[in-house]
Amino acid sequence: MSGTKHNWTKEDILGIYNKPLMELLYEAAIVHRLNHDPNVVQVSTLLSIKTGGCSEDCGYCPQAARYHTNIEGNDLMSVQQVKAQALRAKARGSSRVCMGAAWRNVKDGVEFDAVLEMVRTINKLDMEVCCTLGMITENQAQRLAEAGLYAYNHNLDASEAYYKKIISTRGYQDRLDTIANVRKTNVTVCSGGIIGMGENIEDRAGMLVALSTLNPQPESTPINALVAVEGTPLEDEKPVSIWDMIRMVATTRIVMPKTQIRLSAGRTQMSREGQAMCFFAGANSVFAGDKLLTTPNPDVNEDIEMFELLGLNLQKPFTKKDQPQTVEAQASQFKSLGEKPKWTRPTHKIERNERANKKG
Ligand code: SAM
Ligand code: DTB
Ligand code: SF4
Repeated sequence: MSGTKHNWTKEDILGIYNKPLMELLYEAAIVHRLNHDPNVVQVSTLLSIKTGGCSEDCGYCPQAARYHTNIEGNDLMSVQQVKAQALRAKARGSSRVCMGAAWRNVKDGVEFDAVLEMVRTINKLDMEVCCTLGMITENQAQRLAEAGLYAYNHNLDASEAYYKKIISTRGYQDRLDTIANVRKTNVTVCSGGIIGMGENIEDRAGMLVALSTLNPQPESTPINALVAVEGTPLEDEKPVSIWDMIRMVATTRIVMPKTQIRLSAGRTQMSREGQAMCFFAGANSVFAGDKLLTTPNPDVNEDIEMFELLGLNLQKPFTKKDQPQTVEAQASQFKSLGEKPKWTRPTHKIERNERANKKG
């Protein structure tokens, strides 16, 4: 991404975030127009291919086994089920399928082989395929690339400092290492975060420093508003204000001009007018599907109506980058090397995570 600035500081970013709103919107809208067609929206459909029962303690997540949430868990879906869902998403205007698994990290074996088959299958439907499976090694990233993966979603989620207050079972460096592993392949990087977890504006700026100083910057960045799920440590967090969401999107657009910015979790709380302001401020993608992974999302038909109302056209698959080739002949080259990844387990305690664990 030549011409993109990679040395944003927290002060720069705070200066942008705190501008008078009309100035911020105007500036972001100009950057948006210089780098994207403002009348196009990209739609990704989420598919939870393995739900719940996760070993991690992410304070926001209803899928962590240790919290007492009311979600329906599921083992890994079959390739046939995934294909049927992908075809349904394609018929409803989606250019990308994003498959999520409630895993800490990918383990080699039959389940990963099945995911590779899912990737090959969706790529052959001429759709962009994204996966979010937790931490992955370089070898696993290569095998996903060979199968035809278009994007890998791995969020930084927070600033490094605030991350420690939300998650204790893995470290920030693990997130960065996974992103670096994806970068060694031709798979694009999708990485963003969550607002509304009790962080302050400095923490938000810190997260944007971490994302915008990646070189190259992520090709796509989801901005999630926390969905505060009962039973999780963050269940009592107040819904994020739409003005904060608009400021966050606009600031992200200015510091990451070429990135596709995706309105993600939290859209059921946002009015059409609020979402329209986000699109004006530089958002140009959404996660669609009647469900996110486990929580509600706007109805697909309502989204289609909203796009018509706003004059937003659907982006076709592979507009930004060519379709990856599925390299069947060479797949053996990337068979498991028996790598022993050294993902960390920090030892600090997060009181509200422990409290939510004990509550029953
Ligand atoms: N297990 C993998 C991981 O953690 O990377 C992939 C799935 S995980 C559910 C994907 C992302 O969903 C998280 O990084 C977080 O940004 C988002 N997420 C999870 N729960 C959320 C919630 N309650 N509100 C908003 N975003 C959430
Ligand atoms: C992302 O940034 N947001 C999506 C996707 N990547 C995988 C997930 C949102 C999950 C919201 C909570 C749930 O539905 O479980
Ligand atoms: Fe597991 Fe991912 Fe949820 Fe964390 S965010 S508990 S790793 S599914």
